Amino acid sequence: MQKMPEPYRIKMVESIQLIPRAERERKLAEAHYNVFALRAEDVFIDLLTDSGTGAMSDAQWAAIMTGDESYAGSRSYYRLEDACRETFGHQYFAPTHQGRGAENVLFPLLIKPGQVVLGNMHFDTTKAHIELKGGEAVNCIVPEAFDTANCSPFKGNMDIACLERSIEENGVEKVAFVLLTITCNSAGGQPVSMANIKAVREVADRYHLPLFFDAARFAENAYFIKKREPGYENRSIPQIVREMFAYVDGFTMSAKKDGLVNIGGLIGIKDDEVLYSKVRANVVPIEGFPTYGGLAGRDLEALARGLREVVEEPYLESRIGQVAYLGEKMLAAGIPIQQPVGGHAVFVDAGKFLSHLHNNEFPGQALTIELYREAGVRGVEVGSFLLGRDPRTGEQLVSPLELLRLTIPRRTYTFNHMDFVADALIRIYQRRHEVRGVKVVEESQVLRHFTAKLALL
Ligand code: P70
Repeated sequence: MQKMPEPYRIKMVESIQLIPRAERERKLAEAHYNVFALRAEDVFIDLLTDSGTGAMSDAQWAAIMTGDESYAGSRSYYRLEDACRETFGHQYFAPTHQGRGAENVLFPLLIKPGQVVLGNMHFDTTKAHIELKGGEAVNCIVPEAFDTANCSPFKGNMDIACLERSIEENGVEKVAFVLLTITCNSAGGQPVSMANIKAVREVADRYHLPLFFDAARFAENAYFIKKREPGYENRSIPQIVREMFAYVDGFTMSAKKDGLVNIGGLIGIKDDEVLYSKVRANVVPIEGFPTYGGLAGRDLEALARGLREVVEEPYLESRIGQVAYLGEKMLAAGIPIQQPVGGHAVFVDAGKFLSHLHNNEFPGQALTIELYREAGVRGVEVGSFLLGRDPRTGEQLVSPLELLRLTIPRRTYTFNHMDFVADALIRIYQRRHEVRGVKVVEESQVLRHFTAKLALL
């Protein structure tokens, strides 16, 4: 595969180091085999998440110096509002400290206890927030999302028949709203097509249900539409983004991804003034005054600038291309991954890779541990360990996919880092039968994977 160099050069560097193997072994044991408990300085290449871990541009750093730190009515807030209106075409915005802050503010206004939220595939913090508000998160993603070898272009799409069936079965009054996650993180960073967004809108209209985006990776989704959906090849990314957002009533967004910032979140409301006034009222006790929403003025400036940079096509081409490069290298070595390669990460099919392990031996987590041991690379499990237990019965749920996610921070690593990661995983693949499973020995009730303790089997 031909490599185009990154469309930027490096002005500042941060040292990283690979500690010796025996040290890594000790650090793993001290962390109770949960990579969230590792110190970042003991990690060589950190692919835990693309959330808040990217590099800002010189223009963003410069904008930071112009931040207006006024408590109320900050100039930086109005700059962000301009950038948001231009990017998304919605009327109203509220900054929040990150994505789950946005969920925490908006969801209680939309969900009554006992209601369901129908989505393509809810992200874990989103699911947790729906449940904390007394709701239930139901997934209706297309079935091909669970077949990692299926190369359909839009594996993040909502299964429209499933959506209609779920509305009918629950009764429309039991449905709070419909939520499309773009790109669909839990399904492997897979995009949702414009045609599917339109079709979901039509169903929502028929039942008078609100439709929202979980928009953390909206620009990556737009890029896939441009590259894969007939009729969009000559449209600009900003045009595609505007069209996508024209179909929804509002959105929550973790700006730590496609906002190209280290912290921040957003709520967008298309035109519902009443809902927006409720959002403003709710932001105050939870996040802070509506013109800063848990952020500093400088953060608002960096985000305003980031929203403009993220829709630049050379950036997106390089970004998606780097992730694809890592994925293709693994595929060439026979390693099973979610195909086509997603926008923000390569999702290794650990269920197939470690086919000798059962779901309750957490193959995704076992492979995560092995990769850190082998090369000091930190990935993250997305499978049964993350899924957790049935809140009613306490039984371990079985995830349809057991994945190791190698999440690529934006503008942070080079092709050499990608080669190093791929080579390490290929070495493990050659001796995969030696990799042992794990069990959970201590866990919390909500979002256990962040803090649980594990032991090797
Ligand atoms: C990730 C992070 C966050 C996220 C998301 C979508 C589609 C909302 C949020 C919450 C979380 C994470 C996972 C594993 C390791 C570290 C971090 N996703 N919606 O990496 O946003 O984090 O800002 O509250 O993907 O996928 P926020």
